[in-house]
Amino acid sequence: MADASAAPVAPIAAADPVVPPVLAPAPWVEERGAKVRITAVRTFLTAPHGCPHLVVRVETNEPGLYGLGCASDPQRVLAVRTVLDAYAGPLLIGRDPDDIEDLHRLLLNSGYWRGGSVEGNALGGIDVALWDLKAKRLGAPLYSLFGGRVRRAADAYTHVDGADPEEVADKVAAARERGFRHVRVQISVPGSDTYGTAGDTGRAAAARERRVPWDSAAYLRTVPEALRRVRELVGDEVELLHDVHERLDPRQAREFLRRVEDVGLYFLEDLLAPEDARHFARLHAASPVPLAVGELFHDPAQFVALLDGPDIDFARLRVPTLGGLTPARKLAALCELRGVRLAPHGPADVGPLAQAATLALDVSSPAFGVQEAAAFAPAVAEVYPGTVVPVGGALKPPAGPGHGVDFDEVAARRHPVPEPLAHDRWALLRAVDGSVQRP
Ligand code: GCO
Ligand code: MG
Repeated sequence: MADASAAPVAPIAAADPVVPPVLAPAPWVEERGAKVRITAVRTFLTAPHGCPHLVVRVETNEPGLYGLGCASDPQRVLAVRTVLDAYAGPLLIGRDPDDIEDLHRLLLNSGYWRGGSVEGNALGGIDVALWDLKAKRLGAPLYSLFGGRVRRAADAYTHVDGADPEEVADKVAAARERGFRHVRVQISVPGSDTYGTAGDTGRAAAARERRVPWDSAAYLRTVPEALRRVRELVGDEVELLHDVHERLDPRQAREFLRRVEDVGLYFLEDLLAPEDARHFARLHAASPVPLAVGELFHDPAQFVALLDGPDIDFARLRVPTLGGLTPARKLAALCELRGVRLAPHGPADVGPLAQAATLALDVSSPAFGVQEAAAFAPAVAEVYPGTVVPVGGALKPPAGPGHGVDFDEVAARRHPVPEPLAHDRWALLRAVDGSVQRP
């Protein structure tokens, strides 16, 4: 029995990562006589847009040759950094960066219990950096490694919101003036928290004090009629999208779908939470409204289950969370074969490095549909030289080499992550009956 009075055992400090021994490289690496080796995997926290970005830089023994990726899970960024600093990064030291698929599998299996957003974003940051590095070594834009372009640029959608249909319609018109042909519209619901609007509990600090509940009945009563009114005001020549943000149960979702049938939506996003995904088959069969889902999926298998029918029309894949471009490309190919289009996730918590990597997929995949385009704050371009901004309602991939976006470490330090980390954004939301509401 240990002596209870003995000095307490000091916990392993975060500075003492559990560094596994560098395992032997893949058997074929020596045969190839390749000389480039990974010398470091570094992580950087910065917040030029306000939300935390976690940057991954994979460095090599070739002067000036490095790759950059984004591992940003804004709700768990410190956990992702620990996976990178203590486990995944040290496993790569001394390895040949060329064998991306082999390294992806090695990292994926190194944790034994696979999956989840924390692991996904850690692997995603490294994977995007390795693809960036490979393209740089070849002196080519990243999309050329995926078979080259099938389109000039990626059609993008921007976000507008408002307190009433008239305000929303005015903002849609302004977005069209800026060249957007696709606009996501979110409308406030009086007395209810409403995702993506000024009343969004997670978005407005003031709303946190009000602790406005989510009222699904009020949302059902208000938003379908408001969307119809917006359509009347803006006409048919603009594509309208709406994000339900997983806040309805299957019965409410069925009713909401029925009520928006004549709005002519380009897609309706996250009509159900991932936990209710088995209901998509019936909803999709019963309505012509295109359905988009996937930003919350951390495992490609979650998409595969919906592609057999298919039970969705758009896959909202989030490249960092899925584990990077290696799994995302396979998913894009499956979507192409199943007639499902890509609508990759891309608000500001997907940083410019991941956005540029996703763009390489967008312009090279025949399955592409539309790309979510973050309206980054001006400071973002200072931290990430080469940040892509929408022009004429589309995002054009940088010429490269690589994905074409860099990272300025000094500028990043001028935009530290706010303390305490606002990781509670999605823990504040409750329904009218006081129960915790899915965000
Ligand atoms: C979207 C998403 C985001 C998420 C955010 C979570 O469609 O862009 O719903 O707004 O809420 O990425 O961190
Ligand atoms: Mg969404």
